[in-house]
Amino acid sequence: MHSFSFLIVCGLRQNRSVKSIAKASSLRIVGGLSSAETGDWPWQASLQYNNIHRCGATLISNTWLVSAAHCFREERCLSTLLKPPSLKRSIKTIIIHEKYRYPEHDYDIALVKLSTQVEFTSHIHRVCLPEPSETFPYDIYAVITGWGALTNDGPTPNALQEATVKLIDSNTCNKKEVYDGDITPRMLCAGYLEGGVDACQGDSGGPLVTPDSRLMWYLVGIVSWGDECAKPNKPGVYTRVTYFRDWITSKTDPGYSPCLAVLVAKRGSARSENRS
Ligand code: 4AZ
Repeated sequence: MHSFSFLIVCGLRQNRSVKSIAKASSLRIVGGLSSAETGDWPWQASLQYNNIHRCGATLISNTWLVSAAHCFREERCLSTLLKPPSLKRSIKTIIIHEKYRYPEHDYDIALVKLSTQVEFTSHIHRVCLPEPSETFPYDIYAVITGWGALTNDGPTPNALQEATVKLIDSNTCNKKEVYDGDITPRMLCAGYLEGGVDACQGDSGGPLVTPDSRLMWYLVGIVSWGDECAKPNKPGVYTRVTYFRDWITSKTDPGYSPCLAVLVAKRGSARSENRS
């Protein structure tokens, strides 16, 4: 595949299919496996402070990453490493969602602007973002990736880990024995009610992705919170990306203008009024 393809499309993994999905049942994140090959997840970034990994993040354009708001609670002065092949960038701007209020988990999303843009290659490029109207069926498999703990408060890996999880509907996730009503429309649960496989400390801000029928990978969620890691009835909770799609566009697209959209709609209705 020519690197040109990566300039115009998103979410491609080089020479890869749904390999990790097929491997799902063998599955160490907690309970996933080591993603050894360079460039396996080309949108994965590591947010670091003094060269120490703090959070995950996902590349959504040449200059923007999306991550979790709670990652910026302490240090606002992070650098970012696009791992694989260690492309380091400093951070120019951090945009934390206006409605995020620590210690609540709602609106747990932030945008990170890089100081200088990255040139896409087969090993480093953006993920696809779903349309706001996109609904992902429950029970589909999705993949989480990160350098987070291998067990709750446990050791962290050197190699990027990946694991396959299932999307869980919010009614189920809000049941008394699960999260007892704490799941808002801005959140999405994924994992297994029987436990065993999950995101964990340090995976926060990183991606939950799912492939479409063309094997283009879409960002469905951002690792946000959970009651420890991989416990039964305590699946991982993710920021629901479709909910924030328009917010992301409004902050990252310099040409985006909601006022213009209103104007076009008005002109349309004026024309139909004239016709009647
Ligand atoms: C954390 O503390 C964290 N099991 C992230 C994800 C999960 C739990 C905790 C999900 O960053």
